[in-house]
Amino acid sequence: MSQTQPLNRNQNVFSKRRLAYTLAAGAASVGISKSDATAAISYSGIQDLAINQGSSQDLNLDGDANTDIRLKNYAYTNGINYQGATVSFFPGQIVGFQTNNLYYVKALHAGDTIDATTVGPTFYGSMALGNPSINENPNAQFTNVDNAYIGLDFRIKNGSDLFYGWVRVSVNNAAGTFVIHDWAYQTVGGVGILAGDVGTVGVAGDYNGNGVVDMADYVLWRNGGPLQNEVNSIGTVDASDYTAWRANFGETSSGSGAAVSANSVPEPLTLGLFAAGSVGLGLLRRVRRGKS
Ligand SMILES: [Ca+2]
Ligand SMILES: [Ca+2]
Ligand SMILES: [Ca+2]
Repeated sequence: MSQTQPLNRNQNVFSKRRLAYTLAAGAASVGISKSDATAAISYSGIQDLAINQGSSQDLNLDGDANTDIRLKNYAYTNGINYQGATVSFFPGQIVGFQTNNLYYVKALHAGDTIDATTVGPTFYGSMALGNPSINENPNAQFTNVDNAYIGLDFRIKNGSDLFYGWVRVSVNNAAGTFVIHDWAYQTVGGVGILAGDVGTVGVAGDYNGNGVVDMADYVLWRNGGPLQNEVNSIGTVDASDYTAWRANFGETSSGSGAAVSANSVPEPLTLGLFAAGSVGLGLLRRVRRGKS
């Protein structure tokens, strides 16, 4: 099972938001606010990766050299299916629980807290095994669930910080199906994340990341970037970015209107002058052509 495939598919997402993370990480050293932390969540986007029966899928939430969690969809010869999860490297852990000497992964709901107080007691657990009413792992919580969350923490490269993340999955033990829908992690080390929190999703064309697509983004594009919220030719500032900016002009981040400060919106007078200037030039050209 290739672990590079989902990474490549997510490359754009990671690249697109790298600048914002860098800024947020810098803010961490001087005390990060809750809203800043929300803005620093890295989200995979919808992936819907189906794990084949008898196989497993490694996920690398942050895109460094190490996979962070392995999700298993095993099929035993006696016809019993097993689903489980293992965090790859010490001291990473899973949000789980222990009953009768068995370790389980806890099936989290959206909004559940994933932080130092909820991870553990260990790094692996069963999600489902066979028919829980008659045999193994009777307390498994993923036997037949849609859109449940796995919580975990992991290290990035060889750093000392632990990062908190979630993976949203649907599992049907009897049918042997296991789908990974999406995942996210908090890019500020040591700061928890809520299950299902995808952070602040940027507006396409909002190149300076202030929540609105306006003239300032055009100026940034004209000056060669760097661009946040790019949707075309990620990492390269070119004409297609201008096209995307123009197509999204006036868009704001949904549901965060109050967060858009007054000075981030061009003043009507400025816009009026700009519009008048363009129209004026057009008229002038037409007049000149008409005269010639
Ligand atoms: Ca990793
Ligand atoms: Ca902007
Ligand atoms: Ca581009």
